[in-house]
Amino acid sequence: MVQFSRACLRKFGNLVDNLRLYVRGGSGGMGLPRLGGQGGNGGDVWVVAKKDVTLKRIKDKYPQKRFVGGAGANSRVRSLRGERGEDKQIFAPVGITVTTDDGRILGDLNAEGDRVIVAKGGPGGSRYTAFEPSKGQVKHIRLDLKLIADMGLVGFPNAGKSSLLTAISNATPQIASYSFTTLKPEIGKLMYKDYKQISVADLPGLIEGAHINKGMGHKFLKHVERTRQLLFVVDVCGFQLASQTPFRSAFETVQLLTKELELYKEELVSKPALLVVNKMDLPDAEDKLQELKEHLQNPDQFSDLLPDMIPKKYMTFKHVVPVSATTGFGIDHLKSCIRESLDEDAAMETKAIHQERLQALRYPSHEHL
Ligand SMILES: Nc1nc2c(ncn2[C@@H]2O[C@H](COP(=O)(O)OP(=O)(O)O)[C@@H](O)[C@H]2O)c(=O)[nH]1
Ligand SMILES: [Mg+2]
Repeated sequence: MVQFSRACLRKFGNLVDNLRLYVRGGSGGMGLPRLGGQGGNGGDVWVVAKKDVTLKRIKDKYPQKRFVGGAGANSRVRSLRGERGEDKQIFAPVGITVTTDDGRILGDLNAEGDRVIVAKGGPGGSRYTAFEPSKGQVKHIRLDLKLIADMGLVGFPNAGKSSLLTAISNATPQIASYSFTTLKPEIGKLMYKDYKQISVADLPGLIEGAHINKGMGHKFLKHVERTRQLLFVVDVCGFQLASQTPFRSAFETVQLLTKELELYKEELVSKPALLVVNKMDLPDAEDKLQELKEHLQNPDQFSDLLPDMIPKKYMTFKHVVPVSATTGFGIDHLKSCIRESLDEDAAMETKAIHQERLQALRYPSHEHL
C-alpha cells in the first residue's frame, strides 16, 4: 500500500503539450553617417518543424526559454554594408500551432520543415533613420501541440474500446470480435449536466510490436501523443491476440501496453492516465479485479511474470475503474473520474501559467524595458 501511495504522489503530467517562449529579433547594426553606410539587419527568429523533437526536450535544453536573433553588424569603412545578423531557429515538433501570448495564430506547423517567423530582426541604421539602428521585435509566443481529443483509448484489440466509447458517448463505432476494426480515430463526445463536453478518441488498434510499426503501429502511437490523457482499457480476463501468441493476464496486458508506449516515446508514459477494467459481467471478474489491483500496487513483485517486457517506469493510474460496457455497470462512475481528472489537469495548468506570469512581473528581464 505504501508503495502505491508513493506512486500516487509522483507528479502527474510531466508531459509537456504547450510551451511559452520569449523571442527577440536581433538588433540592427549602426549606420555610418560620414560615408552613408548602412548597418546590417538583425537576424529573425523562426520556429521550424522537425521530426523527433518534443516540447519537453526544448524545455529541458533551454530552461531559460529565450531565443534571440543575432545582431546586425555595424557599417564600417571597409564594409559599408554591415553584415546581416544570424537567424535563430527554434526546432519544434511537427503538429504544433504557434500563437502569440494573446492567442493570435502565427502559424501551423504540420509537416517536417514547415517554418514560421516569430520575431523579426531590427533594420540596420541607414540614411532614412539618421543612421540609427532599430531593435528587433520582442514577443512571448506559445507552442501548442495540436490535440485530437482530451482522452485517448489505449488497449489491445477486443478489450472493448469501441463498446466503451458507445457506452459513454454519442459515438457509434463498429463493434466486432475480431481485430483491427478501428482504422482511423473515432471521436466521441461525453456530455455533462453542466454542458461541459469532453472528447474521447478510440484509436486505431495497438498490438504487441507497435513500436516497431507492427499493425497500425506508429500511426497509432502518433495519435496517442496527441491526446491530453490516456484511458487504458483492458479485459478483466486478459488478452490473447491469436491462438499462437501467449495469453496475457490483465496485469500483463497493462505492462505490455505501457512497454509499447515507452519503446516508442518514453514521455508518453508520464501522461496522466486512468485504467478501465472492462467486462466485469464475466464470471470470476471480481476475483480477477482484486488480483489485478494487488499486482498494480506492487508491480515489481510480480514483474517476473513478464519476461523481457518490463517497462522502465510503471504507469501511474489516477483511477482504476471497473466497468461493463455491455451492462452499463460503472459507466457513470467512469464519466465522473474522466471529468475529475481533466479538471484537475486544467487547474494545474492555469496555476502554472499564473505563476510564470507572476515570476515575469517580479523579475523582469532587461529586454522588457
Ligand atoms: N461480456 C462482455 N463483452 C464485451 C464487453 N465490452 C465489449 N465486449 C465484447 O468484446 C468484443 C470486442 O469489443 P470491441 O468494443 O469491438 O473491442 P475493441 O476491439 O477494443 O474496440 C465484442 O464482441 C464485444 O461485444 C463487456 O463489458 N462485457
Ligand atoms: Mg474497436
